[in-house]
Amino acid sequence: MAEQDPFELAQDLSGKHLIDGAFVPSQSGKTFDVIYPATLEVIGKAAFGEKADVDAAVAAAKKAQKAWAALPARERGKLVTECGRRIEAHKEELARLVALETGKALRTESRVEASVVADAFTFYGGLASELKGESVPFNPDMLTVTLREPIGVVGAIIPWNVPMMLMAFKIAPAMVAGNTVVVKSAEEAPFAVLRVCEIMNEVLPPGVFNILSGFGPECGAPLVEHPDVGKVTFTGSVETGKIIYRGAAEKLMPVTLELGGKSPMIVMGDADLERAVAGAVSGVRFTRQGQSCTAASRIYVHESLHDAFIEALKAKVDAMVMGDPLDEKTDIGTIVSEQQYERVLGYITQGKADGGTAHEGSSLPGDGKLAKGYFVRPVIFTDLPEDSRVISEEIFGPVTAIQRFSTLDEVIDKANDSEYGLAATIWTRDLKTAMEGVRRLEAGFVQVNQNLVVQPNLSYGGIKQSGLGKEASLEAMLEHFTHKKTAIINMT
Ligand code: TXE
Repeated sequence: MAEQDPFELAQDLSGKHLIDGAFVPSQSGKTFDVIYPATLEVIGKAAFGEKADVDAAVAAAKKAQKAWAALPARERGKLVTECGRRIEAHKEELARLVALETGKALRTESRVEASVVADAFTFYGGLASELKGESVPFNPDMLTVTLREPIGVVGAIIPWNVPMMLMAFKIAPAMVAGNTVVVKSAEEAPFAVLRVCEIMNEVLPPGVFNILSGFGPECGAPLVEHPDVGKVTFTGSVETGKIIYRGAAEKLMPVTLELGGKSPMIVMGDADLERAVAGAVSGVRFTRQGQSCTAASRIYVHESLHDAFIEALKAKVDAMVMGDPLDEKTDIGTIVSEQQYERVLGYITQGKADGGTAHEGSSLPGDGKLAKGYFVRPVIFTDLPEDSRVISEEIFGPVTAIQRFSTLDEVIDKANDSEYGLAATIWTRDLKTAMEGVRRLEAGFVQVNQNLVVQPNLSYGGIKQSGLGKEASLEAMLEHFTHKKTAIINMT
């Protein structure tokens, strides 16, 4: 199939929300610029959603919900699976579009995201018949059962770092469970998710999903506050997550919150050095400029391996190619926006001021159109004092801090000394040490000797300030997108 040029696609998708099966402009007619962060060119203008647009989208979702929920679950599942099949057929085009608006390198990041999107739709489509209740032993004369029922209209607010994947993890299970959805895309990355919805629109009835572009206060907040929205699922910053949680409390509405992280990577003295170093490169997510909530932004290396680990990591990072995200040769693309770029540079300056030694790898793609782009060289900090903000705060940039340790107890205490609890990895050849790590590390997701990308069938979510509730897996569909109703049928 001929792939459409991503620049043309961004133009075609400009100025539109998708409400009730139709592309419509904002009621105010307003738009905002979307840029290619590698060159700062304006690639298109997204519709500027506000309360009136939210009202229209929620009304469409509400109108469609009863008929959608009345379909046999497996019919809904088949339609969602068909969406996955069509998304799969368009994945190269989607990868190029998401690379354009986010600056994520096509080969190392954007193609990976596009594949997971299709997979999430087919995975959840196949789970439709698992929307089962229970029969409860209660009284021989009374048949007691539980039913899984949809919540109604679900609001999904998504960020820019993996926009298509995070949208899929929210709306595929919500729709299969019989809900209809209104998505608010991230202001930095409105087009790839809109294109995914355009593909879904070939398959699903009008109103089952609706998508708006816009900013948090003008478009996200009215969605959270809307009386007909029965649940909000959100991925983003802790700060915004708390605002959403407060808004939800006013309505006593359930929320799922996937927030930030400061994930530790622990390299024990018996670890396979080469494998651990490769794990650090993928764990810090250098290829995505570190813009990942599970980024291994704190690395603890046993004193016996410390120096060798740093030398090997530096060599790997220096060899990575930073450049135009759309170029096949590029390993590392750009930071998404000026705001994030300034924020990341601020942390690097802070780390140096705190006395850290900064090894800055790769080289900037200096000239031509890319000179203005939001490229940040990967930074490996050593010698940072433990109270440096670089060690405690989420940076969301290509920055990691390496510290040495002597004993397992010491390193687990350090790893757990964080307000976050999203992910952790431990690298060792010893089974007992591995199990100690799995048991004692305070995180929603612990891995031993690997960094796996997120999969639709693996439950995913943090503890502490990293969030509330889980995404992905059957559990997420049942626990977060349905109500459980108990029914007693008295047969006497
Ligand atoms: O996030 P925001 P930003 C972290 C990361 C990053 C920081 C800031 O540390 O540096 O957050 O990023 C919408 N009501 N993560 O500013 O503001 C907003 O429009 C309703 C981690 O982009 O949380 C967007 O759609 N919605 C993270 C979404 O929330 C509101 C991924 C996320 O934006 C709103 C992204 C409001 N009042 C950032 N205000 C992860 N966990 O992966 C904003 N929004």
